[in-house]
Amino acid sequence: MYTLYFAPGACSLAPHIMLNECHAPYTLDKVNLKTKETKSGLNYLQINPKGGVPALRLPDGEVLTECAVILQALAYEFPEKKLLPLAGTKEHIRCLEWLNTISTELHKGFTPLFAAHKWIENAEGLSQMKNSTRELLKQKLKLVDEHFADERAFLMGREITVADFYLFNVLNWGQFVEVKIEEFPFLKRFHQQMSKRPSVEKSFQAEGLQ
Ligand SMILES: N[C@@H](CCC(=O)N[C@@H](CS)C(=O)NCC(=O)O)C(=O)O
Repeated sequence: MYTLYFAPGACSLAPHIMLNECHAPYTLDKVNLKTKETKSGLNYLQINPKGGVPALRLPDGEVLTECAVILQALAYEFPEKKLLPLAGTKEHIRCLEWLNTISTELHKGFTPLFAAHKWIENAEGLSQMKNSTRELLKQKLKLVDEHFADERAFLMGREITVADFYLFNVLNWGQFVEVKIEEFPFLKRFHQQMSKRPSVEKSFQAEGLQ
């Protein structure tokens, strides 16, 4: 049995979708990111000293952290689902390239929009910071949008991979922080298509999202 430590709508959504996609046996333990306590009453910092979600407890008891790594680990746990190209192939490297881009450029590109109020007290400064963050993020999203311009369904082409769950996860944040996905026609379509997957619907329901 796997245990996913998550916070609703956070970057733990991608591994949550992945668990559903793989029909993995798992339980959820919700983390209060302020108090660092889990719903089951555990001190989350003892599970993941870095304090952020996601963390995934494997059936052998070991705990993995880092969204991009958890996604890869699950792909290796369920190889029959073919959600990560075969290690050593060029497609595998390209998929890792996407995971890294999503993690370092997009995921962390969104972070100031959620967290900057903790660092900047001055309202005008905060607003300026958020506006420049949005502009930077939009430049990066434009590049991803252009990648889909050849009508590909997924980042890697015709086949869905772990990178698509992560991309969907971060695109979903746009609506909360005034980064309008509607401005990017291909990403909008990708987001709409992904939203319809049963694994996504199930994850949304469990996390109380709409
Ligand atoms: N490097 C980590 C970052 C995880 C992260 O930023 N998680 C956010 C939610 S999307 C979080 O838990 N923030 C609250 C905190 O770190 O205290 C990863 O990629 O998994």
